[in-house]
Amino acid sequence: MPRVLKLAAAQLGPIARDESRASAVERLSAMMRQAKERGADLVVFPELALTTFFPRWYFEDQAEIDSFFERQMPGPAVQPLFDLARQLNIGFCLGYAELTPEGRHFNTAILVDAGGQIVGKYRKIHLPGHTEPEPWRPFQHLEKRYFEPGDLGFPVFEAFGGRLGMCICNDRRWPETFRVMGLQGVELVMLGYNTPVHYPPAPEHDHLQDFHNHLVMQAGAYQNGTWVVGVAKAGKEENCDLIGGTCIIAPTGEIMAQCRTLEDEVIVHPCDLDRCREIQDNVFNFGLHREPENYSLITATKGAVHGRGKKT
Ligand code: ING
Repeated sequence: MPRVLKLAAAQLGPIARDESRASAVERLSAMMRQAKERGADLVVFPELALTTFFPRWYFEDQAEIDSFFERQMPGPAVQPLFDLARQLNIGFCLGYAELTPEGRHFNTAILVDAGGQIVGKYRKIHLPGHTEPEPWRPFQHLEKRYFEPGDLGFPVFEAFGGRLGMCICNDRRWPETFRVMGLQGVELVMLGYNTPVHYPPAPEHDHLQDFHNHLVMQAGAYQNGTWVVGVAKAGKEENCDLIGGTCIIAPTGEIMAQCRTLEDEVIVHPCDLDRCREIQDNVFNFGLHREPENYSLITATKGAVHGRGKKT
């Protein structure tokens, strides 16, 4: 009996800065209902899905920054989403800004089962952007200022009949992200993203954002024999154009379903988790083919080191 997970990706259009959490939760709930109506067992929402992407601005007032964070999960505004999930008997993956009781700030994603229980948590490790405001930019990208790097590693959870892992946005660009989960036998990687079209340090790459988005997720899927679902917060959000490209990718690297708009849009695909074996048992059979004694540099250094090659 194949282990088929009916997966839904729920792409969000823009969330305005002054949009309430109640409004965002209503939109998420409407897409959760749609996903259920189309037979989904699990619906994946984007990164920071409860508010606008606030790291695009420089705030001095910590209270204003903290207003974008959740002090409890679920808090009162998000509880209706958990209640609906339990009522509909559907699981979900949700990205949000986490403020812990100890006062630590993380860009977080949780996996919630069909009973409304949190069965997995991930905190974003690769934080892009910068820590100090850079006025030359048309918009800021202050994730390194507002969040700490995640402290939970890249865990893989036994849930929904398979091995599921999470990452967030910039994490998808780093092959280490997928490989660490691949080495735990992951069968589905769920991730959300807020990706501006314009990349101020290299505007000559702006036209390549959609290509790079799919490139890294398709590579991550194929090179680790896992399903990957990438879910955008898309569209013109507070005058900043964010890419769409939400998609569900098979372990072969093939895109099996893709959103067509830059708005709230649900796609669904039956993910046969046993298809991971086609890759994990053959071309990327890690136990058979990897040569880790040659890979020590990967964890020995942060930046590149030069001049290690033997002089001929
Ligand atoms: N956003 C972007 C991302 O990694 C970025 C930042 C954009 C990095 C374009 C490099 C190029 O998709 C977040 N939130 O990480």
